[in-house]
Amino acid sequence: MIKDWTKNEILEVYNTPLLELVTKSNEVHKQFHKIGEVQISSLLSIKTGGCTEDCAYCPQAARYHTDVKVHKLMDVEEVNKCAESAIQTGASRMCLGAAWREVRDNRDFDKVLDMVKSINAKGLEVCATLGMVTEEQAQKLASAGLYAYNHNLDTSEENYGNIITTRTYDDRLSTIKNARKAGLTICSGGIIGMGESVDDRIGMLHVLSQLKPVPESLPINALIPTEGTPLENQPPVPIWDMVRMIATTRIVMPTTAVRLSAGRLNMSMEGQALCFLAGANSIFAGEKLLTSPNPKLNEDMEMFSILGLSPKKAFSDKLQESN
Ligand code: SAM
Ligand code: DTB
Ligand code: SF4
Repeated sequence: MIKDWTKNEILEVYNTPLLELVTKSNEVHKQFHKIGEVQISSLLSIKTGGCTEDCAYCPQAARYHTDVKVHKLMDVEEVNKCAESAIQTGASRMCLGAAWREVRDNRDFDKVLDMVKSINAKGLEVCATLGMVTEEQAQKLASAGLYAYNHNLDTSEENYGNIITTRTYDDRLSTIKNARKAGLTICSGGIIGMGESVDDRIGMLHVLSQLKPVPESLPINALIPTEGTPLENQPPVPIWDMVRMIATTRIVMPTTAVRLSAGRLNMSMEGQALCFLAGANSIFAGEKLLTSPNPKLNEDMEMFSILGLSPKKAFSDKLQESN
């Protein structure tokens, strides 16, 4: 039986003395996951910049003057080449990101469906993050072989309006529902370091834990403050906050893949090791996230070797479930 967590219970977990918290989350992690197995996911921005939305953290919003260069939707062939290189790095999942408010039923969407088909045929778990989707669009993505849909809540419902005004929290939840109805697995998480309170972090985890079923995948991003965005001057996220957030997520959602996502460039190997101990079991590898820099591939390989991590194979959760 999966426990129904109250906000107060989640807060209590979050506030546990750090080493006790990590010990507890590691026990949960050991029960549901293979220690040291970390999925390598590759990110690709298939359509970059020029986005109509006002997400205060985002380098791709057209209204902020950032260094990001607008790029129209990539060609399927080019995307295929990127998928091949991702496989060479040990990636078992690939996430395609588009700077769209929502998916429109047009030739670009047909192209994305072709991308999904061909990457899926290479044996990778394919994830997409394309903004809002209807149930019909989600169905088309599922039929093309999409494995997961990423749509982050980003923060609590209460704080949402301070970060994004061009769409609502309910819009986010509807897209998640649409993707779920189409049979896709859900990847949904958020960002810390945007000036939110601990209550906001807990509020977001609480909403995610109330989704039935809970998201199979949950990215925790540390804000990458980007020049030109309203959040450009935010101070860096303390590693301890990242560890607490990951450990709390692991305890509250034991079977979910917790992704140590944006912001690793500012984290030491020791800091990341603590995140893996606390229950993180995936990273985005490759020198670029969508538009921002990420650790060099050889540095990540060195980290895998030093920490004795092994890359997780594609679809292995599904295999475990069906056994
Ligand atoms: N446009 C789509 C959407 O908003 O759903 C998909 C792409 S969007 C860039 C995907 C996610 O990246 C956001 O929800 C946010 O959580 C994360 N993100 C964007 N900019 C970030 C930043 N500067 N630091 C950390 N995470 C960021
Ligand atoms: C997620 O939660 N983080 C990834 C992925 N899902 C799409 C994106 C991080 C983006 C960081 C900023 C950038 O590179 O533009
Ligand atoms: Fe657009 Fe997505 Fe960036 Fe928001 S997070 S501005 S919707 S690309």
